[in-house]
Amino acid sequence: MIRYFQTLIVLIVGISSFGCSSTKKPVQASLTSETVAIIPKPQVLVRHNGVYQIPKQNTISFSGSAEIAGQWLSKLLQDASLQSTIQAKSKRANFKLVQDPALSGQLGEEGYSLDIDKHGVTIKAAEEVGLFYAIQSLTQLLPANLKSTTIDSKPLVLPQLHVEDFPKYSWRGNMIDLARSFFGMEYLKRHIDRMALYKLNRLHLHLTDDQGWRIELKSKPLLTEIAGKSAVKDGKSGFLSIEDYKELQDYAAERHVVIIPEIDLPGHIYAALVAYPELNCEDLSNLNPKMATPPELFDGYKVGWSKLCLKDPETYSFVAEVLREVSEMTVGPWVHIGGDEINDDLYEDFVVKADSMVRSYGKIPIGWEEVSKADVSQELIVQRWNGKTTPLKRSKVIESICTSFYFDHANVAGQEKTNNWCQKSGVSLEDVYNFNDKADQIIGVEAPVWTELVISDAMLDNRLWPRLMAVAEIGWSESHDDFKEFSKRLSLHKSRLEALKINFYPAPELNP
Ligand code: TNX
Repeated sequence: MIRYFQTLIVLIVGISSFGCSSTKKPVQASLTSETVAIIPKPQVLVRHNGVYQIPKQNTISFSGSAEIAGQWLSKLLQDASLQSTIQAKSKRANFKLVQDPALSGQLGEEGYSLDIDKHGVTIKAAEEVGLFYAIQSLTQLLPANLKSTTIDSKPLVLPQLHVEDFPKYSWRGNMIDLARSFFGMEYLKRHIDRMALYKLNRLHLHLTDDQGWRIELKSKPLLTEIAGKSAVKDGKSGFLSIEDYKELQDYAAERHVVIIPEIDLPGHIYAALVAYPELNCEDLSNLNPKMATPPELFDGYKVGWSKLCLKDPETYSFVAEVLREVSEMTVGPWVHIGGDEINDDLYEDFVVKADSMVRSYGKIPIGWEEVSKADVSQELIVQRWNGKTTPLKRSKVIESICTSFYFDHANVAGQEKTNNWCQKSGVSLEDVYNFNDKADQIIGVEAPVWTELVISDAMLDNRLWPRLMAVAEIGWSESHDDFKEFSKRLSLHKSRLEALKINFYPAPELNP
């Protein structure tokens, strides 16, 4: 796909004098070789001698549809108390943004080039998303605490360099389980900002489970009226309204993140059964063992015990209506149908039907790996998590293998409030980074956080960061075989995580 850069090299060369003509001595957070610490690692990075000092007044020029990127850039400069004006095709501009579809052969859809020389900064990309990613790299070249840096005391400088960059995989994501414990708009928006900084582009929301239903549907109001009120023990309840969901998707789209809604079917469904008891067989006798007695809501931890009545035609009308409405509300091309941890003779048959429903509503279905036991369509994407399923067919795969990607597992062995069923020692930063992604069906990687035990914003931050930065690098960078080198770059992001007010796990690798 990327024609000219099959052989990928990362060159970091020549760091010596600052080629800066200002009389004021630039004070920058030690602008040495280490300061160029972009995560995920760019495919090609050539460091030149010297720096570029950003003046107080800047002109940003744009061509093609680069004006939106111009606004992001202007905002970045504003954060550093620097002025800028945006002009179409200005020759005098010191920041040049070029959007040209002809660059897609060289840079791909999401790629960009970034050049900083003594005259200023030039960014090129085939699409708006590439310009956006170049601005994220630029952000990472500037001090973390930009907002507290004033130009008078500290002139801002950028290293002169050449970057040519594009992702290895199109799917670079994470999943948040909103069903066990709810996380609302404020957290999710903040999280999308953080994801975008590291070029992560897929946010999968696990919206339904035994403990709660988190997405409002016009056609089935009781799902949120009743099942939105429950949560796991000590967890938060709540739901995304139709308006919230729209607003969240718009916010994400501006930052080139796609939201993937998951309606977990036909198991993990007790909350919906309380709201619509007719979806049960024989008065809940299929719930075995019985974990709660409706109208009691479930707040426990047990999994794999509830299911829709698969022999009842009414179940399929319910599923069709839910999937239709969710598909209609969803901007992105994917809808996740769950499909995990259930035993039922009619399971395969159900999966084939749900797969076909989602496609008939114009979306691409995704399911947890168990769905690959069924005769699924070519379009359906399989999300691998325990690697125990023998698939009937070859499907595209999202890698979430629990030994590398289950972030409800401990950062370090023995961490409290974590699961360890997949790997006793937990999932360390190094376990994530050392993920072996040799299989050819992989379209990308995704780290899920199940929230039975993760019930506060601080705990969720701790499970996600810094491990998500390793996911970002695995998903983006062609080579990721030097954990030591990654750790060094990571340590230079500690102040950035602090400036973003992330309650990250204090991994030893974050210390220089
Ligand atoms: C398995 S992995 C689940 C979740 C649980 C998780 C706890 C998968 C598809 N299902 O329902 O929350 O384990 O670690």
